[in-house]
Amino acid sequence: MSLVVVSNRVARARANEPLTGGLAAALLPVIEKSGAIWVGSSGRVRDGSHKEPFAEVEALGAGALALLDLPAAHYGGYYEGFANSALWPALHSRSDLIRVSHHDYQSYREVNAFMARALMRFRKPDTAFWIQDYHFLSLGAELRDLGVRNPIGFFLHTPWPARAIMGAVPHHRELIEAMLAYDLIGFQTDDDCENFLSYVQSELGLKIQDSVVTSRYGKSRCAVFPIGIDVEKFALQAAKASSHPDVSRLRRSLNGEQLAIGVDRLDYSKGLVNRINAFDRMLVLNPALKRTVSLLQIATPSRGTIEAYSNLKSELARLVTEVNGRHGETDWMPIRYLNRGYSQTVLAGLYRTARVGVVTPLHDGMNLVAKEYVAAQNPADPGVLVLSKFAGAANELQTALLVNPHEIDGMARAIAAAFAMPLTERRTRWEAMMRKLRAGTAQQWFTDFSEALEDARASNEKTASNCPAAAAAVTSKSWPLHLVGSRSGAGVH
Ligand code: ADQ
Repeated sequence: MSLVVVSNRVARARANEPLTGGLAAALLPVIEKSGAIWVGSSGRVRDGSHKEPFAEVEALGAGALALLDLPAAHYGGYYEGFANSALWPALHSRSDLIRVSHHDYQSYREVNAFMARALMRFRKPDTAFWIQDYHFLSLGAELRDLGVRNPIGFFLHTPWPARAIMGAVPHHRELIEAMLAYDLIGFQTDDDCENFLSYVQSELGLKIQDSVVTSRYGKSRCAVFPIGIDVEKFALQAAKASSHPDVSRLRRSLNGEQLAIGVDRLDYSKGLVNRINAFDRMLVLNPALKRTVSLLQIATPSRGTIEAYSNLKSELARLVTEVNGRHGETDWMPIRYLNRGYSQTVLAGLYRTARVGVVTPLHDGMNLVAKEYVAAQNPADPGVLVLSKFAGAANELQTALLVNPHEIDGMARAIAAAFAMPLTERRTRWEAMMRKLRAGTAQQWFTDFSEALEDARASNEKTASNCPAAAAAVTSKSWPLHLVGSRSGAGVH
């Protein structure tokens, strides 16, 4: 089986470049090894690309990376509009932040249809398509409409919320019905999978048996595949990074203080305001901690053209200034606040330097920062993870200090307890978390999903005649891949 993976954003294997964003960070190493073709947005738009999809293809490990210019007329409505101002807030249970127009939905569907047409060039008889995330909920249906009978799977990196919340998304029924064109629909946690099935049953009135939904497309299997990281690679990177100049400079600057670290995209789902409030509260409740601890919060700007994100950026900057003004001294500041990206190596070294990792999203599909923090620790003297119980990672990392991110005093107490935790308890908790991480790596996730997709399609073959365009044969238009060494090379039309 050859595999084509599709996501909005892709990543490149460039040393020392930040990989901000969980999907790209998780997929890059496994795709590099797998020989798959990874198709995504080039980040550029193009007039008239509707008629003639344009992509540059370059080598990526044993496979290839294909970068598409998306249609200029629909990009804003698709990306900033429907995907990130309707679906993202709804999926994170923030229906109050939904801002969307009818035009945005049309653009979202147009970009999904455009991507389907572009993918036809990569299709071979043995190709399986694996579509990633909420940007492409209807891509499977568009491929089926073009006559594709190959296996098509989908994985959602975000949570799936309670039924009533999805009802706030315009055109939700049409859209979620389109998702049933996928042979396999993967979620991060049992709760997400159950919420999806509950929606399908009550809103669409469809039959479900053993997590398999029967619809006009045939059968869709729903299952849970918690995403992981490359634990050993991260641990090695962290050990080596101790001597990196950025990491040594940080260590020297601490003057014996203990450090807590937070690393997030600047997103309202990550609970950053509550986290800063909790750190503030901890200093109020434990004045003796002043000058002995500090927080390094890295918050990389993301989706800055959307109002909810630019508002959050201003609010956080104001809040950090207030807290530093209230508790800081001429030679000590409680919070170091940075808005930039770091390479994975430096990040691994920063995690290892911090005694406490503070990962407190209000809602998160998984949260890879939690896993990276654990993997980066020194086995002889590991730090403590303070983790929101609303991150998917909390299902596996149960020996972290689990907190409710809405309860500021509780978080303040947990962070103080983490700073004070004795070595024996830190090691016991950390070792249990490492066992979980080793049992569920990114590679394992990739293999499990790919195998389940083959199985799901095989059992669906029997019902293939229910597929609207099932009879269509594989076209002879498979795209010859012209590999170019770099992005400056010639494009492939
Ligand atoms: P994200 O919401 O982007 O991912 P997360 O899982 O925490 O969240 O991944 C962030 C990634 O970006 C991590 O690998 C982290 O190291 C990296 N990163 C963050 N800030 C960085 C910085 N300043 N410099 C460099 N790297 C930085 C989505 C879902 C998550 C889910 C992932 C994967 O929202 O819930 O865990 O996909 O499925």
